[in-house]
Amino acid sequence: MPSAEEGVPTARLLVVDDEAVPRLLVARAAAKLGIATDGAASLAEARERVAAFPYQIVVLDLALGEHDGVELLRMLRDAGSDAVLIILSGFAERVRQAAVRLASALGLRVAGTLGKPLRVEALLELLRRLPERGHACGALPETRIDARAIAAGIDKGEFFCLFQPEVTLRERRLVALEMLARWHSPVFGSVPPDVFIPAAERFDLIAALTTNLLRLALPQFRYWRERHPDLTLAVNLSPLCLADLALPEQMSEALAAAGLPPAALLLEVTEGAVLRDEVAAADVLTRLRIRGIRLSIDDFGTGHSSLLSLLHLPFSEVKIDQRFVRTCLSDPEAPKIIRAIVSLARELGLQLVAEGIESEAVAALLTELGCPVGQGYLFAPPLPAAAISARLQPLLEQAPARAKLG
Ligand code: G
Ligand code: G
Ligand code: MN
Repeated sequence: MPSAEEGVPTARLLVVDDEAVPRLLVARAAAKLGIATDGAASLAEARERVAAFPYQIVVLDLALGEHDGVELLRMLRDAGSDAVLIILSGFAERVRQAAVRLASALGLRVAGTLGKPLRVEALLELLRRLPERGHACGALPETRIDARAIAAGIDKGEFFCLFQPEVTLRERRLVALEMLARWHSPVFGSVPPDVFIPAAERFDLIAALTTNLLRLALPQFRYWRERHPDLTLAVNLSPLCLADLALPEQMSEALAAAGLPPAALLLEVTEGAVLRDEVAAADVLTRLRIRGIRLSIDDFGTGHSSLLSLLHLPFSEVKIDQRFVRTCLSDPEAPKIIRAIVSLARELGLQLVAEGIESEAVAALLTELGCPVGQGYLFAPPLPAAAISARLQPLLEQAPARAKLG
């Protein structure tokens, strides 16, 4: 895992070559350095790619089928590409140097040239040296997700929320919306949450991110809840936030500011993490609960101390992990585990939600096993706010309690 100083490498590279083998070699070499690669086999394909994504690195062959790489250089210039170039060519060094001069004349940055057949070691060396180079020679100043990139993304409002419905399995009545964070960055493109959430946690920015998202989501949610009074907003809470003793008060204030009662909010905490700092977590969770905010154990069944945390901490809900749900038709053990979780939840008076339901057959089995509420692609994927509003609107006007999603 990279250290905090290194950040998460997210440079993206485009390799333009009409031969498949060099494209593959470049992709493999780049992957070793954590750089994602796209390939283009023609000028037209390269043009499309460059229009669609601001690549940090472009590796290009000068002889490109019927086109010459010089056209490609012009295309990059015309597209306003900020990429650092690595020129790949079977031509003699003299020709390659001419291409470098032309690229520079066009205002493009060239990190170096490589001959063919491609020597992977030489390519790796060029790629490794990229970030250390001076600006004119291809610095990659903003290609890593570091603390600054995330903080700037928060400031600039690049993070937003999608909402995934939870419905009753029998009536398909909407009962909750889970807020799921997304980041669309002009520098990195769409960064998946399993990249930026752990990064934000490592850089101590997860609380700031969650606060930022709640500021966006709570007023939106209030609008929905006015029309759908029993709706719950489920928010994933990093276990790191449970170390902050001021969290319960902050949550109450955020809810009050949005005009929402505490019962509107349910905080999901991944179960494996809960016991890491048991004393602080128990303190914070208990005070949240006393304030009327509900708590859910997310991904239940994947941690090590499920039963202990259930018995000792004031949870109101259990979310059965997708892994049991998705295998419940194929793995004979999975329904037994689900049945046990159902009876445990009943004994302890906990709500129960199954996540990751993708088919009617699975929904039917879960209903039979006694699980009342579910979430998954069968009902709806995570959706933008506008799509939630659009789905709620016509149904809300007639019968708020029976809004059907799916
Ligand atoms: O949609 P999905 O890919 O969103 O989410 C991936 C993972 O990221 C899930 O485990 C989910 O719990 C987590 N996640 C999504 N949004 C947030 C958030 O706002 N805060 C935290 N801590 N985790 C989140
Ligand atoms: O860890 P948590 O339960 O918060 O993560 C929810 C994650 O599950 C999100 O990444 C969400 O996009 C994803 N998800 C939601 N429904 C389904 C589904 O039916 N199938 C699959 N494979 N993933 C789902
Ligand atoms: Mn969740």
